[in-house]
Amino acid sequence: MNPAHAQPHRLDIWLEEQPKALRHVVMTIAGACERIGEAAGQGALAGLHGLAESDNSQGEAQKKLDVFADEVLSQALAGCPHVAGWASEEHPDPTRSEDFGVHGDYLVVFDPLDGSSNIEANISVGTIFSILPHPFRGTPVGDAGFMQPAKQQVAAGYVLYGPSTVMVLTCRNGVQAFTLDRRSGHWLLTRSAIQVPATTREFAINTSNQRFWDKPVQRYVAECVAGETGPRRQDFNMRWVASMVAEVHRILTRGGVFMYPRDNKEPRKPGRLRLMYEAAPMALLMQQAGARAVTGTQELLEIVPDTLHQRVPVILGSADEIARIV
Ligand code: AFP
Repeated sequence: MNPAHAQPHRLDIWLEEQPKALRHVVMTIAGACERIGEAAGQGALAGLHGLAESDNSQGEAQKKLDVFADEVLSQALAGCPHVAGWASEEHPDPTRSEDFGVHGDYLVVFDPLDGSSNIEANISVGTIFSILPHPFRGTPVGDAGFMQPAKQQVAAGYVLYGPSTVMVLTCRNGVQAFTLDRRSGHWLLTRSAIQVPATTREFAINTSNQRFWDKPVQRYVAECVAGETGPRRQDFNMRWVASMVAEVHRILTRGGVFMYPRDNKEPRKPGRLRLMYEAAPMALLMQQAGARAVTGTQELLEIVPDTLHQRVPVILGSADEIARIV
């Protein structure tokens, strides 16, 4: 490829239309994700397979790569003058930046390694991030500053560590994908103005939970499974990777529906996925790609979080199917 031609497609150059501070934050996340992707790509050779000797903030066993990814991102964000604080799936409370906790412009919330049960199986995993404004800039950011609804995100995205490493990003200006060129170290624009087709014949759900679902989800899936012989009068296909990042990437590539709906398996948990660093960033990506993300009764973008690690039901993807489920 002609290098001059490639120039405008680099992430750092593409970001020049954004405020300088946001540019810096996204490039900081991109740099950290490059390191995480390298470690994930090294597989067993990186010495990061298997469990760490610790649990995360929610009592879940941590993998070594979870801990590594969390440390890499946290260290990178601590050095970014535009980040006032950050919060991770791996820690009970948000962290205020020692140096920039007052004047930093943004807060970053992230799941350092989504889909970590897949690491040793060499199946795609990812990092999910959400960038919120520092709501009281000029004062030290506190935990309450993070409790903002998803619709206030200034940017959101994920990095998928698959056969290629891809960052999918929205700065509220549509959705674009940048593939990491491992030879040059640059993130190059490979898809822009991504739109999710409104209709689909593909859905993703963990059907081992079927008996715990609410009736509308039972019915929706039963109708899809009935295919040509049922009321939908067409066959559907089903997928389940158990890495939300990979499922969302597929939906952004060819449409589809992803559901981790409310179930009564553990009644104290209204859903499995976490609002702030799983559902919220994906909801903004969906909205920007012409798709939808709901709990079943509410738009995910509208929910004001009660707690940092709040769980929510998630149903997202092709707009016509989401309307049908709702
Ligand atoms: P892990 O990061 O603990 O593997 O969880 C991944 C995840 O949050 C999401 O990425 C998957 O869609 C979902 O959980 C898979 O859950 P099940 O294992 O219940 O299918």
